[in-house]
Amino acid sequence: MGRKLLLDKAHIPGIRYYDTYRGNGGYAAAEKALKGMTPDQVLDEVKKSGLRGRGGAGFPTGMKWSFIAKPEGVPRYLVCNADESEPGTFKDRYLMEFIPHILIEGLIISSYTLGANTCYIYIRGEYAWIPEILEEAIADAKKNGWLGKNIQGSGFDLEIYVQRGAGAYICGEETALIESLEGKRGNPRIKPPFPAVKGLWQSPTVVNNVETLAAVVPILNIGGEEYAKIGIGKSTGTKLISACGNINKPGVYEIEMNISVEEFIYSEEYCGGIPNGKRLKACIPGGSSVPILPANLLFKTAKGDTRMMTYESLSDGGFATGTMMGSGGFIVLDEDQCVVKNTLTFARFYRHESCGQCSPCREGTGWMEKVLKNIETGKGKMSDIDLLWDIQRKIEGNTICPLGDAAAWPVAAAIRHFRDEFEWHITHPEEAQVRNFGLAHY
Ligand code: L3W
Ligand code: SF4
Repeated sequence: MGRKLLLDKAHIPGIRYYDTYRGNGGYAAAEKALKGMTPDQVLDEVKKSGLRGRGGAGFPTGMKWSFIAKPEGVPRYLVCNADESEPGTFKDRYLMEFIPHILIEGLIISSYTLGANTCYIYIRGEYAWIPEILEEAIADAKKNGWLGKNIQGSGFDLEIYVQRGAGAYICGEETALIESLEGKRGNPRIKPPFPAVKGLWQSPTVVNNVETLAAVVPILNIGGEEYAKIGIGKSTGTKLISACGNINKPGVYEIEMNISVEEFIYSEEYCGGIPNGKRLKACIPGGSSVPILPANLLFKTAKGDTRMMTYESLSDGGFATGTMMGSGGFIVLDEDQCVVKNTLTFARFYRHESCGQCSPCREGTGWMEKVLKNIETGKGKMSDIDLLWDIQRKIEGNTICPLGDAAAWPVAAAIRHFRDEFEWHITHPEEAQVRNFGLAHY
């Protein structure tokens, strides 16, 4: 059994509520930080832990925190990115819904470290039932002296507010989120300046994902060095993975980042294999934005090493033969699934969610959807495959925010690894409609 640091208490009845959480060791990390450590000492533990952002980019958290500007008399903010909208990703929802106090505790420690007296949780609008859970947890934490003025006699003040989004995926991009928090349309800003220098209301702001901020709790409980011993290389600690698609046991799993992809898919502890004796065709391990990998590249890297569930191993080989950890939205496709249809579904999503500020993304996502739809519905031409390749090339790297890349990469990877399936759709238009799947890749 892998070690659990975030979900270790998830099975305890009533852990959602303050008394149970506190009665099972909750708020011990906040107590340790506020009563016995300086902000710099906490920062040091987070740096030692090697924690990396769990939202998708994997940026070192301690480094991001140390970038925060500290001009005199200017407030600093901590923003918790709970706009979890990446298709296939539902791990933050699980944490917030079932163990909300681990997040509140993480926010207290993180705000203390950053010198922020105001913290916002920006939550996706579709998670309509969760703000109430968070607000109840915040109220209970406040009643018990963990929020408000002079927390636990430490002299530190903090208020946490929950802000509901309105259903736009782009508001998960940190600068679009900040614009939305300021009451404007959620259009991403050009970076730099990074939020750590000019963020919310032009003040220094750290934006971190829910899981990242919750992970600060076990880091303080066990110590940064101990946390860094879990995992491999720069992939330290545990990671929440939301697993879905053609697997026997979909759900949210906490893994130590030292297991292989094969073990994650086939072991009973995690996904439990593919249902109905079907063969594995492909996997999208990090949410819809990351490249799809065919089964033959999934368990071994191009160098012949076992592919592990780490940032480095998943991306080994670059996009030619690798993919990304992303947000940990692990989508498994069996032999019956159609890659063309899957790619069309993602393309439609990105076209719909593009904010429209930059033309390669605004126009390109629409064109990719149109061309993919033609191929999928039997109206495609062979030249459409190269056209599609050309469009995604023109988007990648030419946009303000990563949504453009996120729209381009799945299309590129689908053509790179499953070109014959696109061709088969074009040469067998009627059959493709009936069977709706292409050649096997295993
Ligand atoms: C100060 C510098 N700060 C970088 C900060 C930056 C940000 C973080 C990472 O996109 C990815 C995207 C999605 N001074 C800094 C600095 N920072 N240099 O570090 O920055 P970046 O640009 O690498 O990424 P990002 O803009 O945070 C996130 C991918 O994640 N993704 C997203 C999934 C969506 C969800 C969800 O719904 N929850 O996770 C999945 O793969 O495509 O590539 O904070 O400010 N010099
Ligand atoms: Fe908007 Fe797309 Fe440009 Fe991002 S890449 S700013 S979503 S148009």
